[in-house]
Amino acid sequence: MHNIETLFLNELFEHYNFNKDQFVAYKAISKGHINTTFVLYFDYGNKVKRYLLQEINTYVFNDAEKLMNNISLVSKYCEKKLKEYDKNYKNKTLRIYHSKNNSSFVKLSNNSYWRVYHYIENGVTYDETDDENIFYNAGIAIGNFQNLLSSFDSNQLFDVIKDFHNTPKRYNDFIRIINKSNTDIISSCIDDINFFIKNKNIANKIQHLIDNKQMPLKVTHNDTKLNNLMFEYKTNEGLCLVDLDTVMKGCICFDYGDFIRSACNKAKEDEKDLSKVVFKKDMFFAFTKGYLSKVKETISQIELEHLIDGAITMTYECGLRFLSDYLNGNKYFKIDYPNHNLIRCKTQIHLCKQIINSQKELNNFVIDTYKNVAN
Ligand code: GN1
Ligand code: MG
Repeated sequence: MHNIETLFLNELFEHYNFNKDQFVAYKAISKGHINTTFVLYFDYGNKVKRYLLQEINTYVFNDAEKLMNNISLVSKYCEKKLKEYDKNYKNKTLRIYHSKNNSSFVKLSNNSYWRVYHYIENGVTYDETDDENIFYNAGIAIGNFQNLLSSFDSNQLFDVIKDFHNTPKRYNDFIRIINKSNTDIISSCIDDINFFIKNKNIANKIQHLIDNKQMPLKVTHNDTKLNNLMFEYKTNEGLCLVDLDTVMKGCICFDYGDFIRSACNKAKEDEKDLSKVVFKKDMFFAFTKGYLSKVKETISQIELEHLIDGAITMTYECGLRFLSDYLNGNKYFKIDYPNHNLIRCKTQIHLCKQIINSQKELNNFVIDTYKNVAN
């Protein structure tokens, strides 16, 4: 765990209009595989005010400036739109807390990059849940996010991670990594490697449609895992999507699908007992109902027909990425023990197979639900 003192907190405070005397505490948040996050607490006499402080992972995001420009554009746009009709707009989008010289991030003398957000009050995130209402509301929240940004010009956004959800490209990288790996590590995961090779067709399906311009590209979040959604803590109404690092131009089937990958799994992403990894069909139903009720006017036929493929592709791709990182020395995802990424990969394979086995039924559900909500 980082000690925030050694993380140049004093230097950081020089860049912001915080009153140091009122700073009382900080807490590390250990969620998320990429960025390091803290909550800062300030005592303002009659109330405690919180801010979210985050170190930008520059191994993953090598252009912090362009990344923050994306987040700034998108969050300002959402705030402006929400303000038009919602007096609680402040809790419904991420809002950057700017530095003294009005920058969305700061660079410290040790070359680390930091950003501060206003804290979303009354918000809560879940790493797992079995509450159908939360699933339904999550569908609404992801649909709302797409609606809110439907007239935002996606060409303004920089590709922070090029080919982020280009699964065939990720597959080629995986093969390259295998070719460089030693036989010991390969034999430790040979069945897992074979799963991805045998199912290579999954990687190509949606990307092929994108390449042929048959699949539209819209503003997408690209990392819609359950704990990147904020809910109102009492009502569980969806408040907003956080972790906007990967907002780019993309395919909406992946935003729909990554939520399913991360949330419709009875077990944790790193569960070692694979018998616990069970696809939660009821929760899938609830989420899909919420989602389609929001996007019914904007979703195209081809997107509708590929939503389940989006879930399969995201589960396949995430497993492939965990395995690639395991073979490549665990440089990308934070790990707690040496084969953490291999364990994560195995849960994704297990889940992916279950979604594939139910594909027909899930597709039928999507089509029937769409007919019901569209009428
Ligand atoms: C990472 O940052 P976080 O934990 O929300 C990753 C996602 C993966 C996810 C798997 C920028 O998300 O793509 O699906 O882990 N984010 C990035 O849990 O690579
Ligand atoms: Mg996150």
